Amino acid sequence: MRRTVAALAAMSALAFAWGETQAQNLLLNGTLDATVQTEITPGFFLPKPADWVNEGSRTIGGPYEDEMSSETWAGPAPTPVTTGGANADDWGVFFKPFSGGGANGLATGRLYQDVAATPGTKYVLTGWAGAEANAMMTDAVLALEFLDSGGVEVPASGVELSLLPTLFTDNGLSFDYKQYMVMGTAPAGAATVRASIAMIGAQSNPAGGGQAFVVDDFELRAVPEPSAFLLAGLAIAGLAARRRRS
Ligand SMILES: [Ca+2]
Ligand SMILES: [Ca+2]
Repeated sequence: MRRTVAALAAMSALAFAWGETQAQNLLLNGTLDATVQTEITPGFFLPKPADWVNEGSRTIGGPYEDEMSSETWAGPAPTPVTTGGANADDWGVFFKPFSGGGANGLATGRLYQDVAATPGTKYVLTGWAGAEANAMMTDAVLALEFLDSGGVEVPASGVELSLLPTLFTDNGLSFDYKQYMVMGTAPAGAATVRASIAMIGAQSNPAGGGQAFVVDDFELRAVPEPSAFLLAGLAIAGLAARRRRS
């Protein structure tokens, strides 16, 4: 009986460790609530998320900064309600699809963060995204990429989810916000996992109207491969069985 209890305790300890691993968010400022003033055009500043890298460019106009900014109206429910902003605000990111098109060409904006990766470990990225009905984009993508120690993507290792099929589906919530998820296993040679959200090939809608693309509340978690978890469980079961025989 005591042995069974010990085995059960070991299993619960494992289950607890599993839960802890699941819960740990590897991203800094995943809530996007911490912001930094960023120069958009000479002398004009807007907040953007701290700890994240932001790249904006237009096919003809080239790199630019005004493809997104941090906004307090983009962060509240239905996304998780957090209070990390300077005035306990819940900030989100406002991508501006309407900043593309015309003489500047289509706009692409990407927000990403790099985290040290361990080959063989599975990574799960979740995040919230929503849009107003008239936002025009070729695609909107939640993605994981795996980079080697030189910062080069390990070939064919990336995973991405196109949000367009469901982004505009009316769910009755603010911005029709929904939570999305992608997952992928770090391949041999991976040193970094890059978590990203992007609007791709966006342009101003000639019809006008609301054209915001908004995102908030990202989490990147490392999950032990089921095989590793299973092996640990089997090892414990084997130990218990051997003790029972003795
Ligand atoms: Ca939020
Ligand atoms: Ca937020």
